[in-house]
Amino acid sequence: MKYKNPIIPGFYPDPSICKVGEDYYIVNSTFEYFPGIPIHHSRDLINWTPIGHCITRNSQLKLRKGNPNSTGLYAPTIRYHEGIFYVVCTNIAYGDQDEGNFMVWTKDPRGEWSDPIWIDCPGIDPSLFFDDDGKVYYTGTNGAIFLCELDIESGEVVNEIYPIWAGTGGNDPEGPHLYKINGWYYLFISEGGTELCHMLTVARSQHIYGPYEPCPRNPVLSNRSYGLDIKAVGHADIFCDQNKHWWAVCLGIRPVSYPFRHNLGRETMLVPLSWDAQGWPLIGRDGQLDELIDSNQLPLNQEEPLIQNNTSGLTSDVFDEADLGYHWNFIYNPEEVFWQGTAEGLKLYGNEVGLSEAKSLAWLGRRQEHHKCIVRAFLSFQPSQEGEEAGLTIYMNHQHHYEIAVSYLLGKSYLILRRQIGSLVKIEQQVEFDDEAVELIIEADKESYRLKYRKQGDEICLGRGETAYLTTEVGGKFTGNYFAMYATGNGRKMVQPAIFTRFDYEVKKNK
Ligand code: 6LW
Repeated sequence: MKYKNPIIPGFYPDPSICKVGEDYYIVNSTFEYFPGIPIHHSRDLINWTPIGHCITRNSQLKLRKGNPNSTGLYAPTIRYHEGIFYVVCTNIAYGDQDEGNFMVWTKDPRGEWSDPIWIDCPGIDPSLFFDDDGKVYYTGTNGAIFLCELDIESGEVVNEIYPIWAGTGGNDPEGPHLYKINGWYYLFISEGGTELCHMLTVARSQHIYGPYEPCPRNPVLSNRSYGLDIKAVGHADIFCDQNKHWWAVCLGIRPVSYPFRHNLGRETMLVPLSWDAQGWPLIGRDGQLDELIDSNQLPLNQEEPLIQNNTSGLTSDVFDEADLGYHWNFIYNPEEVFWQGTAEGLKLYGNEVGLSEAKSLAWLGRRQEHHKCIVRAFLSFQPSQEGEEAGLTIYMNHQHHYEIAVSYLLGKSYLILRRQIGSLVKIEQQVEFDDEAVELIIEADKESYRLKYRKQGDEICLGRGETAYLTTEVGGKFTGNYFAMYATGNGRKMVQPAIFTRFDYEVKKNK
């Protein structure tokens, strides 16, 4: 039975997983996007449903603005212990408000999570380990992997932090997770950086504080230097399913161009794991991760055909309810309620912030999860004030995006195609346009984004932009691309809201 990686496509990096009976929960990093730290649930390990987020209230924490794609929520870990779900994470704010490591907890991962309990530990990539003697440990990285004991109720560090392993010599030893298996403490970490040299290494000890002995076969998982479609694999969390089969979830990328560049962010992968006679892990195919994996060990009904929902389909949103679906994000904490789900559709009340500013703007986006897909946004908008604009953008960050929009320029309403690549900003097409409503379309494939609109039944292409310029390697850091609806008064508040009556995301089949 073959399943396809990624199991959670699009920008879902740094996966961490926990098991409760036959239910599995994954959390991922979200950086500057809000709500933060999505939770997906699955019972079969290949179909994952979003069930909520850990950070949903402005009162929990502030995400720092600016520095595109490198601030905010890094690398969470999820663990379940005696009826409680715990998530530890780091808010990178460069000295701003709410900087540092914290823990949130809940008894119901579909409900609200607690306010953060701040933990006075340095560095990033926190993880929790519940030992069988009742003690709780915290691991993190600040150049080397360290360990300390934690009071799980108060978040107080019980003793000091002890360095326990610096890895095998690769740069950035990070993403530690500690497990106790057959009497050994296993420490899995990543090294080599989150780019193409990414790798997973492991060490073990009979004592929690070490000394840790590295596996003689390190790295135990890496796609570096191989001609595989998935690259940069690392940052793994391992687990044992209800049938006693072992697995790892990890991140990986699917580059679109050469030199390798990727636009979908780092995605969540699943790979089988077993143990050799010496008790060291064997992961994937000889330590490599394939896109298609043949396994008869998934916790599925083996008689039925394998259905993987995330590889096809159409999702439509009509925004007729107050609550938005879990796939919708804002950039940074929303400072005011600039959106409203109504019977007419989604009303976006544009403020003064424009699309090229790293501030909280009237922007609502969902991840691009497939290389080939079509997005349609049905916009009803008649601008009346100079600079007013509403449209559909393919967005890497505020300095790298392409959009098709209705815009009011020098006293007239136009349909425009604009591209921004770093400091280069250009309106490449503009046609006079005063219809009341318009269907805006972005069609993506590996090479380009085509920006179109529909007039009297016909699709008209305003222009295209290369995918390669909206990639992590060109303009981003830790995140992937979003399709977003936005509205802005560019310098002042808009007079009337822009109304999006529908938004479709359709996976395009390979021919
Ligand atoms: C994360 C680190 C990493 O903290 O990248 O790939 C950093 N791994 O572990 C940002 O996601």
